[in-house]
Amino acid sequence: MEALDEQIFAALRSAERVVALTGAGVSAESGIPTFRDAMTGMWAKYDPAELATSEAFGRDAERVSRWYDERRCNVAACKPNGGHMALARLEQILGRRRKQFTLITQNVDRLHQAARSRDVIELHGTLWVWRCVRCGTETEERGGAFEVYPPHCSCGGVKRPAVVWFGESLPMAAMRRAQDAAAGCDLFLSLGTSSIVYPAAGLVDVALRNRAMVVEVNAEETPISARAHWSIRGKTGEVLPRIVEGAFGI
Ligand code: BJW
Ligand code: ZN
Repeated sequence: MEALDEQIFAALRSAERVVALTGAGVSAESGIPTFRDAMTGMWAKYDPAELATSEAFGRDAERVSRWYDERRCNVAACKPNGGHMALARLEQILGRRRKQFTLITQNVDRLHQAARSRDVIELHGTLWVWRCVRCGTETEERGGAFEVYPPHCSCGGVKRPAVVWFGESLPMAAMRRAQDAAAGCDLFLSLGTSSIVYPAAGLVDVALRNRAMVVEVNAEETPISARAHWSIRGKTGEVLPRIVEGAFGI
């Protein structure tokens, strides 16, 4: 991993309003496959267009709900890593200094909450909640696997995971908060996301238009790397603890 620039630490120390946007890469070191990793990504085995859409659920609700429930059960065995911990610590430190910190995630695993981040904006929903397609009732599912696929609501309707599929709108309140935070921040951190899925991928442009500094941490180059003020090639589980430590000490 490359040496970290002292200017990044200084930017984090002096920022008044910080936004962090996280993607699947932040959970990769916890053992959760990313979406687009060519070799090991879960979409090497499954075509996303075939599973992460309401059309797919309409065609084969059993298959889609099994896939999501399998993922829910796998995530239950995973723990937050150094990247999640560093972001929870950053929230605490900035809170104590009366600075604003907004954590926006595209991840559906709730590992930020497991690491004790208190305020997490979930743009793409969560694997843990399932919603009845008939009456809209949402239930949190924490136990073992379901008995039947798809699971059913007491009203007789089928339940689907409360995640955002392609072609669906993002939860309005979450998106509005995310957009406001991006528009008002002076430092935007883009962490472990491929920056290709919209509208989340557009948040960095909102921040840049408002003259925020942008730090990207990603294992690989992305479409926003060239526009970021600093683009760090590395693993968030290793880089983020070093950034927080470099800026604020242990
Ligand atoms: C590491 C690492 C380590 C690895 N450390 N880094 C053109 C313009 C605008 C929009 C569109 C468009 N064409 C189509 C659209 C619409 C579409 C879209 O954006 N498609 C793109 C593919 C082009 N968007 C939508 O449909 C959204 N809705 C919408 O736009 O509504 C309005 C509308 C309605 C009708 C028609 C048109 C518009 C909804 C998007 C919902 C996304 N949902 C998913 C699935 C959630 C449920 C589930 O989990 O199954 O969300 S898709 C998937 O992608 C998931 C993720 O949250 C999201 C983002 O992925 P992410 O997090 O960036 O992960 P990866 O895997 O892509 O990348 C991992 C990165 O980590 C890589 O860069 C690695 O290098 C890196 N990495 N290890 C650091 N250790
Ligand atoms: Zn119902």
